[in-house]
Amino acid sequence: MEALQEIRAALEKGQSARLRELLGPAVEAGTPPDRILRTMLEVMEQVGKGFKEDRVFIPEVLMVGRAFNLSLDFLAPLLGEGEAAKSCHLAKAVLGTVKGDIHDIGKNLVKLMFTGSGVEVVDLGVDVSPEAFVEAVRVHKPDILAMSALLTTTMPQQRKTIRALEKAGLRQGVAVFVGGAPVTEAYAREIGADYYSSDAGEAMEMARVVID
Ligand code: B1M
Repeated sequence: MEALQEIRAALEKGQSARLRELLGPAVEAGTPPDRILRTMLEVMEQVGKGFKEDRVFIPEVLMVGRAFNLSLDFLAPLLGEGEAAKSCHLAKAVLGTVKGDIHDIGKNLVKLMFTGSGVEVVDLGVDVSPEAFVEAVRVHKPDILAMSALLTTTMPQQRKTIRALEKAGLRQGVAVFVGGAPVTEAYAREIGADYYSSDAGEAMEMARVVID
């Protein structure tokens, strides 16, 4: 599909404006939004590999990340984050990327999946301290607290947040979800999280377990 190739090329170059030009017509011409998202995720994987192998550098990665997030804003309503989903909230989640960590693409995908399955999301953004998570749990009284961490150095913030929740007497009422590339099932168990998922789709399935 030519449209997908153009979208891939624009994302690889981090061309946000070009992507905005391409996405609408591509969808109108019948390209399925989930197929576009899959193509965009393939690009992220490729960029991640290039970054690891020192072929792609931070400024480029930043531009691609920004272009990805802007495209996700456009695609989200088409992928289920619509008024129908919003009008029948089955559960509430507080979501964020932990302190010291500004990676938000995976978190935004989790938000998309949650919202699409009827979970209202309070998105705290990135670099969220344990205290800010605790305060949000106190204020919003969510069913789910979901934390993303992409760095081995920021993973311990998930543990710190769980301890802070316990200290505040708020741990019992909330299901804690953890995820992010370096996070594992074993780590999740070790720090006392309730649910671990390796990708956003799995996180949505876990959310369904909580809803049921
Ligand atoms: Co960064 N970065 N980065 N980076 N970056 C990684 C994570 C890294 C693995 C690259 C590498 O070296 N190979 C490496 C971490 C190494 C480590 O700790 N083991 C790394 C590094 C080192 C850094 C900096 C320290 C670089 C520097 O400054 N020297 C710096 C740190 C900044 C900070 O946070 N304080 C940094 C900065 C950046 C950018 C800002 C340039 C940019 C982020 C842009 C943005 O997010 N808006 C960036 C990016 C884009 C990446 C890579 C290339 C791609 C991450 C991504 O978005 N992937 C990444 C390499 C890689 O992952 N291969 C890398 C696509 C996304 C869909 O996947 O986020 O893993 P991911 O989400 C997945 C799952 O993990 C899961 O679902 C998603 C799939 O459906 N998931 C959850 C995520 N959260 C979840 C929560 C859940 C459940 C599932 O429940 C709550």
